[in-house]
Amino acid sequence: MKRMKSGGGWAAIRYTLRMAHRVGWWQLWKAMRAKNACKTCALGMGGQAGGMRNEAGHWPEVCKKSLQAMVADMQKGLRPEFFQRYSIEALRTLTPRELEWCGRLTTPLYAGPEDTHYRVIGWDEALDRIAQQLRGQAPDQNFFYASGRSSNEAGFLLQLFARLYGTNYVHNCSFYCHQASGVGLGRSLGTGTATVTLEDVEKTDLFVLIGGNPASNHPRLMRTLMNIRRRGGHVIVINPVKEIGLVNFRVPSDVFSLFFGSKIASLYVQPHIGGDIALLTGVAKVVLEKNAIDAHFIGEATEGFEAYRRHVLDADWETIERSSGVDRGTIEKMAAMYMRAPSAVFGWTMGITHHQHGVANVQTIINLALLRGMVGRPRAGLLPIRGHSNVQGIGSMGVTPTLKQAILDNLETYLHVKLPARPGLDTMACMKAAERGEVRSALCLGGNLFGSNPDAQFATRALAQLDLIAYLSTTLNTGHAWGRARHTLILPVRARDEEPQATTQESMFNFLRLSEGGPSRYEGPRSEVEIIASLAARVLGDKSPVDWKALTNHCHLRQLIGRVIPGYEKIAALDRTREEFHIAGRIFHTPRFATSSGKAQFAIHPIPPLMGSEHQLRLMTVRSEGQFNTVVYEEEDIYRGQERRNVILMNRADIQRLGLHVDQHVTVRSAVGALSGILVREYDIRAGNALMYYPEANVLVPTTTDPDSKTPAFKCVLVTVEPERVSSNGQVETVSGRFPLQLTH
Ligand SMILES: Nc1nc2c(c(=O)[nH]1)N[C@H]1C(S)=C(S)[C@@H](COP(=O)(O)OP(=O)(O)OC[C@H]3O[C@@H](n4cnc5c(=O)[nH]c(N)nc54)[C@H](O)[C@@H]3O)O[C@H]1N2
Ligand SMILES: Nc1nc2c(c(=O)[nH]1)N[C@H]1C(S)=C(S)[C@@H](COP(=O)(O)OP(=O)(O)OC[C@H]3O[C@@H](n4cnc5c(=O)[nH]c(N)nc54)[C@H](O)[C@@H]3O)O[C@H]1N2
Ligand SMILES: [Mo]
Repeated sequence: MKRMKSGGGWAAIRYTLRMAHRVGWWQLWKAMRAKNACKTCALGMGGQAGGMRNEAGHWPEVCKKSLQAMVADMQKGLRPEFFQRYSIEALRTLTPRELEWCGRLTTPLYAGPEDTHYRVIGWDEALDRIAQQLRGQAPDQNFFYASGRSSNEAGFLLQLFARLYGTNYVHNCSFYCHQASGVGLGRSLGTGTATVTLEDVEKTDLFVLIGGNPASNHPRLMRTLMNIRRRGGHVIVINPVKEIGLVNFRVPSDVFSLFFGSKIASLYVQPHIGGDIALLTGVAKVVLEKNAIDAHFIGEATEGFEAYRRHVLDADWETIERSSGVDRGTIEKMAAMYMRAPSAVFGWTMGITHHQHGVANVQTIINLALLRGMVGRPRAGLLPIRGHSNVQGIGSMGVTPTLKQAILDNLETYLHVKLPARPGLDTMACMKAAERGEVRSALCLGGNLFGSNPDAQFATRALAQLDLIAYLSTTLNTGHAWGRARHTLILPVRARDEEPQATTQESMFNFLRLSEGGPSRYEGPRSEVEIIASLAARVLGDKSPVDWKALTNHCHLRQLIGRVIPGYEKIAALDRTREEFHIAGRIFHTPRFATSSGKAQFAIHPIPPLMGSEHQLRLMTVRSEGQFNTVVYEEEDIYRGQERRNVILMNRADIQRLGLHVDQHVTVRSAVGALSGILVREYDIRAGNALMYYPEANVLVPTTTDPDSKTPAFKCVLVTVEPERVSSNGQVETVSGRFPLQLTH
C-alpha cells in the first residue's frame, strides 16, 4: 500500500463521497447538519450551531470518522433471523469490523448459560431479569460502567440510580483513558480538566503536542495547529513514532491547505516509549540553568519550587539522554523554542496517560508549564485532549467511584437521602473483583468493556464469572461475543441524534453542547434515560426518594443536574435559553488555582528507568484512523500505509538486529499472551520500540495499572518477536489474512 506524504486531504474527501453513496446523499447531509454534538471525539463540534461547526463558529469542519460513526448508525437494522442463523460461536469468529457492520441492534437479546444463540426477548422480560438480579444481591456485588458516548442526562441518572440502590461501584471508560490527567491536574492545580478555551489554543504562540496523534484521532484540531503555524507560531510534537499527519496535513476545508498541504510540526522529537519524564526534565533543566523562568509567577502563584528546582538540577545528562532516547542537542533546541515563546499551550493524549507512571507524566508536563508561568493566563495553559465525545460530561455527572463532596452534599440535602459511604471501586478493580467472584453482575451503559480491557484472556474469564451482564448498545461488538456472563442481555439504545428529547454533552474545552435529538431510525431501540429510569423504578419500587417516571422528562433531569453539579447551574435554564455555555470555574485565565491554598503545586517525580532488556521491545497499542476504539470501520490505516491490522511496526535497526525481514510472519509474545501470524513492517519509530493495533493487541497487555490513576500501561508492553515458519500448505497465511481474536475458550 502506498504511504501518504501528508495526512487529511483528498483521501478524507473521497471517503466522504463513498460514505454518502452508501446511505444516500440527502440522508447523510441532513444527519451531519442536524443540531447535534458530534458523536466521536470530544472537540465538541455541532450542537446548537449545527453539525460540522466548532466552538469558534468555523464551518465546515470535515472529519472522516464522524462520518463513519454517522453512517454506522444509519445502517440497516438487524433482523431477528440474524441471531437464529449466527450462533455466539460464529459471532466469535467475526472481526471487530465485521461485527460493527452487521447492522443496528433493534431488539433486546438474551443468552443464558445453556444457550448457543442469542434470542430475541421483550423489553419487560429483559428489564425484569436485570431488576431481579439486582434486588437479590447486596449493592456492592454489582458494578455500573459507562462509556463516554452517552448523554449527561443518562450518565447522571445512571449514577443516581446506582447510589440510591446503595453502591459506589460506579465508573467510566476514563479509567482506561484520561484518568491520569484528572488525577495529575487535581494534585497540581485542584482542577480536573483543561484550563484553556479553544480560543486560547487558536491564539497561542507555541503548542506542545505530547503523545497524541490528532491527525487521525482529533482531525479538527489540525486546523487549529495549522492556524498557529500560519500566524508564525510553532508546534512541537513529542512522539516516538513519526506520524505523517503531524508532519504535514491537508486540512480538507481549507483550499490552500488541501492543495499544497500545511506543515504542522516545527520540531519533531522522538523519545522512547515512556521517555517523556526524562525528556521534559531535560527541558526544565535547560530552562532553569538559563534562568528563563517566570520568577514573579512562581513566587506569587506556586508552592514547592525550591525542592523541584534542586531535583531537576540534580538530574544528570547521561540519565536524561539514556532514558529519553533523545540527545542533549535536541533537548536544548526544544527548550530554546519554549523559552522564546511568549505563550504556550501543552496538549497531551494517550501516549502520556497509558503508562504505569501516567500521573507522574502529567504532573511533569504541568511543572514545565508552571516554570514559565504558562498556566492561569489567556493564550496559555493545559489541554488534555479528550477521547469520547462526552467522556468529560460523564465524569462531571458523577459516574465515578467517588463523588465530589459538593455533589454528595447537594444530592443528600436536596433529595433528603443518605448515600452509601463505603468506598467505590475503579474499572480494573471491579474486573478483578469479578474474577474473584466478589461481584455478581454488571450494567454497561455503552462501550465495550471486554474489548477495551487489557489481557483479553483475563477479561473473558472475569466477565464469565458474573451471574449477569447487561449491555446497553447501538451495534454489535466483540464484548457481546467474548464478554459474556452466565446470563447476558443486550438492550438496544437510540443514538443521540435519534433521541426524542434534547440531550447535552461536554467538550474537552468545558463547553456544554445541546443536541436536539431527532426522529428514530428504527422501531425498537429505546432512549438510554428511559431504560435506566424503568430499571430503577423496578429495582427500588415505591420506597424510592425519586420519581423515576418524572425524571424521564429531560427538562426535569436538567433542573436536578443544575442544582446538584457545581458549575452546571446554567443547565437548569437551558430549555428556555438554549444557550450553550462554558462550565463555571473550569477555565483559568488568572494565576489563582483551585487548590486549598489557591496556589499551583510543583511535584517531584524521579526519572523512571527505561523498561525492557535488549531481547525485548517496548510495544505501544494504538488506533488507526479507520477505527473508533474497539469499533473498526476500515481494516487499512492509510496514514501509516498499512493495508491490514495484523502487523507489528518496527524500526529497521530492530528488524536487522533480531534477524527478521519485512513481511515475515512472527509471533509476538508478552508476559500474558501471544499473537501469531503477525507481519513485520518497517516504520519510523525510535529503535527499541514497536507499534501494534488496539483492540486486537489487548491479548498482549498485562493488567498492571498506574497505582495513582488505576490506568493500564497500554502504551508500554514488553514483548519478544519470534520468527514463524510458514508450512508448505500456507497455514500461517490463512490465519494472518484476518485478525480475529486469538483466544482459547
Ligand atoms: N479516529 C479515531 N479517533 C479517536 C479514537 C479512535 O479510536 N479513532 N478514539 C478516541 C479516544 S477514546 C481517545 S482517548 C483518543 C486517543 O487519541 P490518541 O492518544 O492520539 O490515540 P492513540 O492511538 O492511543 O495514540 C497515541 C499516540 O501516542 C504516541 N505514543 C505512544 N506511546 C508514547 C509515549 O510513551 N510517549 C509519547 N510522547 N507518545 C507516545 C503514539 O505514537 C500515538 O501517536 O482519540 C479519540 N478519537
Ligand atoms: N490496548 C489498548 N486498549 C485500550 C486503549 C488503547 O489505546 N490500547 N484505549 C483505551 C481507551 S482511551 C478507551 S476510551 C477505551 C474505550 O472503551 P469503551 O468506551 O468501553 O469502548 P468503545 O469501543 O468506544 O465502545 C463502542 C461501543 O459503544 C456502543 N455505542 C456507540 N454509541 C453509543 C451510544 O450512543 N449509546 C450507547 N449506549 N452505546 C453506544 C456500540 O455498541 C459500540 O460497539 O478503550 C481503552 N482500551
Ligand atoms: Mo479514550
